[in-house]
Amino acid sequence: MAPLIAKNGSDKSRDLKEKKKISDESLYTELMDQWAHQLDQWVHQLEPWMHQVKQWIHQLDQQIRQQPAEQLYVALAVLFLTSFFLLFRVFKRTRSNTIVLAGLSGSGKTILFYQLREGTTHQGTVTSIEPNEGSFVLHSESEKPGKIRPVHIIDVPGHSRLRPKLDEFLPQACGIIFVVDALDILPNCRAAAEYLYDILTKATVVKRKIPVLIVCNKTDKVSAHSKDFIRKQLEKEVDKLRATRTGASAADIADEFTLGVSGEAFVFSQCHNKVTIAEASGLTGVTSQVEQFIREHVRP
Ligand SMILES: Nc1nc2c(ncn2[C@@H]2O[C@H](COP(=O)(O)OP(=O)(O)O)[C@@H](O)[C@H]2O)c(=O)[nH]1
Ligand SMILES: [Mg+2]
Repeated sequence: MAPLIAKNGSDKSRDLKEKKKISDESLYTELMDQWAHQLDQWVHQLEPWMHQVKQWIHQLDQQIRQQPAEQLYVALAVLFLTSFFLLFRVFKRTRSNTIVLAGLSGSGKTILFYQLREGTTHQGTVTSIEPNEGSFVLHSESEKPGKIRPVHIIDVPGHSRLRPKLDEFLPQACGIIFVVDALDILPNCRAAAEYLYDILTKATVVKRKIPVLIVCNKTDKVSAHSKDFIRKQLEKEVDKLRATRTGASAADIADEFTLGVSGEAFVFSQCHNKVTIAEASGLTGVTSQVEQFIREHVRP
């Protein structure tokens, strides 16, 4: 008797499972039917709207066809020109002409500023405590015929206490000129690299890809180091800083980007923004590479 009872028991559970499967399937089909019905209703409700839109398109088409062709061309030309001028104005307004002069104290920024503005070193040796600022046509271009766009140059004092000023000016800058003393680079390399590192990791500089020109100044002296030597020294120092700065507090790095490629020695060409290197002598007025950089980024 026992095996028979067991058999009946398993038959019953199989029956139950079968019934559940059937009821699940019917529930599913019922739901699908309901959805299809709802969809049908929506399509039905939309039909008058579609009809209306089609009528409007048709009317517009008729009206356009009734217009003489010349009028249509004029309307299109007006539309095109207005959008062009609007875009041009927006573009022109956002085009900056600000160049920021940065670098350690004594590197020659102020002399360079006056050399660019007046073609002389006038007032260059005055200790700067406030940023020097001015909008002018470069002295070397003052004789040129035609209208030349003035350049807005800000000479930011290199003293570390005044460096936060830089954050005020960088958002409007279209170029940064970082001045380095080519005579005195070795004892100042670490400090110069730290300042440069701060600039190159600033969110405003990286996001807007502001180009940076490193100017090796004071090349009138025979003991001045070459720009290749200075570039390598700075790259080496920045590379060392990369290791120490990654440990900075979260607040410090919140607004900063990292430099270079991990696992590789740092070179300026790894930067998101273009970093180039030039030579100059503010004192003797050898500033053509600086002027070239300015004109490349502030179109005349
Ligand atoms: N030999 C030489 N000396 C310079 C040159 N540019 C600046 N200097 C000297 O460097 C010192 C600092 O110059 P300054 O423009 O005040 O530097 P700033 O602190 O960066 O603004 C002054 O004594 C200048 O005479 C240069 O091209 N050649
Ligand atoms: Mg100065």
